[in-house]
Amino acid sequence: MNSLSTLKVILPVFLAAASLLVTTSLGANQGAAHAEKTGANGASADPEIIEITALHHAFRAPDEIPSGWVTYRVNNERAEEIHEVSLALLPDGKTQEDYLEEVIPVWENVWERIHTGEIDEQAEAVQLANEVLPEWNREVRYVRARGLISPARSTMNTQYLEPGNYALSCWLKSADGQLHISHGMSRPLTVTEQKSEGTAPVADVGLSISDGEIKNEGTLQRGTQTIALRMSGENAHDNVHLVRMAEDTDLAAVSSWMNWYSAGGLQAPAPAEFLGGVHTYGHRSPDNRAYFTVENVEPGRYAWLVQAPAGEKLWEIFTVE
Ligand SMILES: [Cu+2]
Repeated sequence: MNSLSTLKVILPVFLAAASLLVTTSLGANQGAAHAEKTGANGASADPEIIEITALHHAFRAPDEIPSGWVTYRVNNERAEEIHEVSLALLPDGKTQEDYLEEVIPVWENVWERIHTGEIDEQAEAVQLANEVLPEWNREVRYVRARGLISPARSTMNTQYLEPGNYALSCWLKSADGQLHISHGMSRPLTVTEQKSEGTAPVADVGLSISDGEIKNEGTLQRGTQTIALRMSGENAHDNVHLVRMAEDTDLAAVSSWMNWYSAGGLQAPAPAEFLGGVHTYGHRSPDNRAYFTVENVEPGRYAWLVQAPAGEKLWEIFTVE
């Protein structure tokens, strides 16, 4: 079970670029319609949107949600640190408690060894973890993560979820070097057999990655915007994030910081402001698109940033008028 292909299942490793086609994102109008109903105070007026609130090292979220196309809004308006929502679909018979008891301690140990400089290679870290992770961990499916969201921000994700027991967690790290998950930022989430009435959203902007370039269809506008990342191929760069550019934002440094396996990687304080994004870990939705919605986009300079293997620059800077 030490092969790299196994490791990808456990915690996906970034792979070389594969060709992704330009997106034409079409579908029934869920996300955009939901977005319009979002109140000025940030509270959702739409009961169909699942509300997940990031607190200081805890999540407030429902215990059960329907399967099928669901939209969840991650509100980080009151938290002090940047957070993410990682959704791990657990094998039959396993619970989030099992995940916390048997899987997380392995990664805590690996992270400690990265943090102290004992390990500095992702492959080595993953192999080490793999040697001690329980057998059933191979069946854990990470169906969504990141969507990094800075304090005072909120974002939405729309995705197709299969029924099952999930762990809803945040793998980011505090300034004290601890994983948020170790501080208690994880909770069980049951996705029921009952199907939601949701559908894939209509996107305002389509993105795809091909030949080392980010390709756009549509232009990001101010306000609330839904983005569709078109997925294809086995080895795609399957993530994209919206970063607000400050005078001194160094995207190369931000990209390096986004590597969980690096010392200081994804550890507070974040080197940039993130408005949302998506990382699919290779998980495919029925329409091969990964959706997210950014909120309260103001005029200014932004970047689409793809976390790519070390040294690879994959971003596009643009202006929102
Ligand atoms: Cu967190």
